[in-house]
Amino acid sequence: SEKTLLITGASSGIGAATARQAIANGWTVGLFARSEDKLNALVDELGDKAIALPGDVTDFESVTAAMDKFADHAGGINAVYANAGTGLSAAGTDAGDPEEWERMIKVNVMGVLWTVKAAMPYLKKSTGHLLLTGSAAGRRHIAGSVYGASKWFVHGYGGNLSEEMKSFGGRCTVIAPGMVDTPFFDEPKPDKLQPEDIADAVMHALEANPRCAVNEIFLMPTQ
Ligand code: NJP
Repeated sequence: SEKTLLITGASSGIGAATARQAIANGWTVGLFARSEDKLNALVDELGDKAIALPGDVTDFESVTAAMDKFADHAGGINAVYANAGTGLSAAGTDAGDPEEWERMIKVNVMGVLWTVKAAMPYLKKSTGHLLLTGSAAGRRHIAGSVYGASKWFVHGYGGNLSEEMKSFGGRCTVIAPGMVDTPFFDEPKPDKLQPEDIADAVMHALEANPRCAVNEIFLMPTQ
């Protein structure tokens, strides 16, 4: 198939919504996250075009193994969505916990680097597409947002990756959402963006005419 997509952080929220939409649009989808039970439930829902790839983005070996397994299963990889990410219990620098920062940086920074590193040989072969989940907090300055700083990394790297991908005809898209109603938050956010809104944006970038690289999409809730 020419439409094979591996998604990290696929077990809930934006990643799971994107998997649903991609399957509906005829993609074969690799679902990567730590929660094997949730991935298996999603495969039950989505059918045999989806495959569960349990793993942890903070473990490079685990990411490369999943990439290899998916490529074998699907006959190559056309797109990789580095979406796994995590937040912090306290936003500010003063109240922040340095050990929690380190865990977050491992996921939001190293996890993205390692996902891209593992994906690159396959995407070079397929002239493929890389997508990253950044954040509105990686585009605007928010007081004390250590989380936001990790997302500025994603936007900076994504800009450079657009050039790197272009060098072999590939594409890179960074998605920058404002607040989305997902398990990222403890409380429901019914007035905010819904995960399907982000999935729509991802599909737009993925299915744009090959001459068109959608480098960035910034979405904000109206409320
Ligand atoms: O949140 P959630 P979202 N290895 O918690 C996975 C960004 N964002 O959909 O491993 C592998 O439902 C985790 O799976 P599991 C945000 O920063 C959000 O909102 O099983 N996977 C789950 O599938 C993040 O980059 C908002 O626990 C790991 C997924 O990541 C992305 O959107 C606003 C992992 C998180 O899903 C998706 O988050 C914004 C690991 N070590 C940006 N650690 C927002 N919600 O408002 C976590 O601007 N995961």
